[in-house]
Amino acid sequence: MEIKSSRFVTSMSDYSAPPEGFGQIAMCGRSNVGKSSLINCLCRRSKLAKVGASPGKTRLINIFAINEGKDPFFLVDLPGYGFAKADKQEIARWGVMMDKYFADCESLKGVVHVVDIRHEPTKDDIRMNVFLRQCGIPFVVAVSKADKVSRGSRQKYLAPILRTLQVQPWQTVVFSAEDETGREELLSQIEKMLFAGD
Ligand SMILES: Nc1nc2c(ncn2[C@@H]2O[C@H](COP(=O)(O)OP(=O)(O)OP(=O)(O)O)[C@@H](O)[C@H]2O)c(=O)[nH]1
Ligand SMILES: [Mg+2]
Repeated sequence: MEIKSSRFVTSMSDYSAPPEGFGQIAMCGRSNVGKSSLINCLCRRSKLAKVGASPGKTRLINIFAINEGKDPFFLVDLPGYGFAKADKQEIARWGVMMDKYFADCESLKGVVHVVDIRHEPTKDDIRMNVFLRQCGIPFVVAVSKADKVSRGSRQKYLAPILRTLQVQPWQTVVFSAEDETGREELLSQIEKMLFAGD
């Protein structure tokens, strides 16, 4: 699949379905793991989604319309979890926002669960992944920031991630927004989730 066009549609804290009603693919994962960068890399636009050097950059649900000419869909940038500086109130607000999104988004076709190649998944990561399975939401795990470790050591980093999340190699894509590692593979996984039932 190619991305031929991308456009920011809207930002919201309280999810309500956009009128276009396209199928959605949402990015979820810890703060700072590279969800917004991943969207920019897929769309090959450096400033489409706002990227931050410190965690907690994306605070709202951001929706981007992709390929509006033919086979359109939405990429959805969700705020990250596990943000160390977040206070209780903020964590609660995040929970309410996410619960509503997952409960109300009827056109959600799949999730890209982003984790950092350098770190073993956290309890929050495990909880998120279990939640996706329990809801029966198709997902792919994007193992991001692959450029931060040498090519030869990637398998060594990947093993504990697969084990902790209990996912199979075919459910994962090693990814880098920096050098586009895994971009094509992730696009084809997204295409499969989007058009699986067609
Ligand atoms: N080296 C490298 N850095 C990356 C990559 N992806 C993201 N980053 C950097 O990681 C930081 C966080 O990136 P974001 O894309 O804002 O992360 P996020 O997951 O959207 O974070 P929140 O919005 O806070 O949830 C930025 O400084 C990015 O430049 C990658 O693949 N490789
Ligand atoms: Mg972000």
